[in-house]
Amino acid sequence: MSAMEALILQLHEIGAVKFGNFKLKSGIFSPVYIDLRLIVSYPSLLTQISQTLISSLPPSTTFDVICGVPYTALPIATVVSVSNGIPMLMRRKDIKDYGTSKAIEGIFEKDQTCLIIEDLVTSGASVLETAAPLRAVGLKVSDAVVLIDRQQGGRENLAENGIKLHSMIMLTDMVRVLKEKGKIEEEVEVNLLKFLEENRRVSVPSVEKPKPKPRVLGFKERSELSKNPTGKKLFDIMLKKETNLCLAADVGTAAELLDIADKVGPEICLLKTHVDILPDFTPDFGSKLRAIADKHKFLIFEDRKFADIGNTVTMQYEGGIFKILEWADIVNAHIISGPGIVDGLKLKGMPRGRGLLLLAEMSSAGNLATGDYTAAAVKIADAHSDFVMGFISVNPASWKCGYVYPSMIHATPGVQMVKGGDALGQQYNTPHSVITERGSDIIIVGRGIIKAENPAETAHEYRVQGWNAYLEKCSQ
Ligand code: S5P
Repeated sequence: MSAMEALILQLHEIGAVKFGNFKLKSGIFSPVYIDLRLIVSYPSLLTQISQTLISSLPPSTTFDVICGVPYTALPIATVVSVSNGIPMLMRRKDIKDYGTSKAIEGIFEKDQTCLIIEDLVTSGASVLETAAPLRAVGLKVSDAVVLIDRQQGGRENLAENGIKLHSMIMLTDMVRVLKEKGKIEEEVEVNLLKFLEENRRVSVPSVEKPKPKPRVLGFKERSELSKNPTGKKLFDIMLKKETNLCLAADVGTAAELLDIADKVGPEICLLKTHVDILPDFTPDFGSKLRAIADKHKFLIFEDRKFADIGNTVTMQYEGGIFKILEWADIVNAHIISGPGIVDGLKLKGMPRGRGLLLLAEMSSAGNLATGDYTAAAVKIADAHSDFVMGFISVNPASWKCGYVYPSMIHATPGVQMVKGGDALGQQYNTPHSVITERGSDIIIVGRGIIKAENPAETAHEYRVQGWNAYLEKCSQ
């Protein structure tokens, strides 16, 4: 009996492979269920898997470090690392907002190659989720090795993302061996082959013909559609600098803000301020920030969230000690008071070529900016598209109007490397989901960057993730 056959039999024996009718996460029913979490209870099996994994790789596969996809493949990667003397990295699924806030733990050098280790591949999505932060920190990812390949599109999806998948056991081989060894009936094998045939590269079988998706316009075409000069400028900066990252610079003092603006400046298209939180604000703050913005070619967005009647906001925009109109390219407003707020701000902002973002949605739990409120924001923006350049939005792809205005910029707060939240109702989504699934254009990141040990490096990671997601969306 070959080593592979012995391995398959052991996996079956410990109950890691079950046959029946199982509902999968995607909602489809599968005749086979594989749960490899069990292997941690069988040390000799774990060792055997780890050794076979590495020796099954073609000799041409070279790598400097390895990284297991959390969580099930972590013990496999650890054993591979220890028994072969290959350094390992770990990808955090949750990035803390204290300590070093790193997505990748371990020591590595830029341009080193990392081999990804996975227990089970279906579509390849979780391998891609691990490859993204590895690539974002400068590592090369060109190969992944998996214990079991369910043969449902993983290989093809990974290949499209530049990753070659090496599978130790194909699901069809596993079933063949189990049938040959008398562990399953012929009917089970036939069922499984039929299932695989029907679910090759399809995650959810759909009876309806999928509606053709509208073509995603790139920032270049959208810049031409924008009717607001600051909107156009922002599209152009994003394209030129290849970044759709906005830093929410919610730091303690004006001095810190100017410092972080200079350090993170090369990575961002936009810097967002809350000028009223700065205890050391002085009248020259605006011109100092403006100089840094011009140096690094980013725009300034004062997150003032105006909410009053038109007449009052004209004074709040232009006057007071902050004189926001003087130095902020962009401000934002709630629409709670009706369209008059836009008329008021436009009166002051339009002659200076400024832009306005409307808060169509919010990121905090239980907020009231939903449904009809969001639709009203879109309507007001439409009527003032010379001044309104876009929205603060969370999930524009889901808007009832079913159409995300290409001339408008959608900027989304509540972004960190990992989904989650804070203790005061903030809710986070990942850069990838914000840009692709949620249909946004700009990721607004605050504590994910400013609390990191090295904000400039972390901003770079966010920038790469945000921009890659934009490119992915355009290529669909
Ligand atoms: O709905 C919103 C709108 C905004 S502008 N939710 C938000 O969090 N914001 C702002 O985005 C918020 O005021 C903060 O400056 C930033 C998010 O910061 P983070 O530290 O949670 O990333």
